[in-house]
Amino acid sequence: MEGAIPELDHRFELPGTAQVVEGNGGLSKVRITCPEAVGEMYLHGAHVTSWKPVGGEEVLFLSSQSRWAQGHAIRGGVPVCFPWFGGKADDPTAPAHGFVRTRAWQLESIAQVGGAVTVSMFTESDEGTKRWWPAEFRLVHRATFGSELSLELVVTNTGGTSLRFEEALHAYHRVGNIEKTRVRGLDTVHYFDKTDSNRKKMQHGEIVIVSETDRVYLDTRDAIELEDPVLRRRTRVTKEDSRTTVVWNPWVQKAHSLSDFADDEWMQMICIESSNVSDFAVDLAPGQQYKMKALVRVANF
Ligand code: TA6
Repeated sequence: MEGAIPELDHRFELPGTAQVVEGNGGLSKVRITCPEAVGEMYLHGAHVTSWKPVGGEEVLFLSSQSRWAQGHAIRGGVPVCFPWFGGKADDPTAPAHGFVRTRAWQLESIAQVGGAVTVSMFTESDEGTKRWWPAEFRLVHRATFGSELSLELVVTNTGGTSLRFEEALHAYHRVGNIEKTRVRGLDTVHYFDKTDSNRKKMQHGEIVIVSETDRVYLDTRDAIELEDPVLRRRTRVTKEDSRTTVVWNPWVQKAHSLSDFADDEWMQMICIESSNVSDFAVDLAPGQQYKMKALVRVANF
């Protein structure tokens, strides 16, 4: 359970640098103001909702229509998808993208490292999670807000049997105009096209978004570059121990169908998701740990 904000702030505050405050919908968030960046991370879903490197603009997209309530995912920022991605294969009633992005996590630590701040939050299996998934686990989301944004998911199998999980850092990047944005780094990589009955295809050259785009790129450890000529910036996402990358833009019709997404916001975002999903789900023996990391850097031009 989330502690009372004053109690959490008293325990974890770094005066003038990191505070635990009330955010949207009364949800608790960590607000960071450090020499290299400003940022925010909600205890709800351990959800990073803002990162702005000093001298730069907001990097993450956040919908103006997002919900801010237990049981609902925040629309934008970096939702944490675990222990499955998309719908649960054997249970259509299960929440999309798993159950951790819609629950209250606990604050583990806040630490200043040079000019950056690292916030660690965790969530663990309990009777509620076992309704959906029998495994025993501890999941830590460690986010470092600095001149780069580092996001690390650490899964520990705390049970006595092996488990298999999918995971994704479902990052919404803010862009000036999706139609002028280009995504590079996936040339010749195979992908499942979720807008075309999950057919397996191969990427030719850079990605240009001209309609709803929902692709799971397979067996790729490659870095991704997002070029935005409108905001005049290049975003580079490098990954560690992630074998799949998901690229998503809802385009017009899907955007209209999402109640927590304004009709025209599809033009200002693209999801680049460092992940281990589908054929590249992770098997973890009892007592073992698996870390996946995404590093986001931005350069203006
Ligand atoms: O990551 C792409 C995707 O799986 C899309 O299919 C779309 O459903 C998107 O995630 C958003 O999912 P959500 O459950 O957050 O609405």
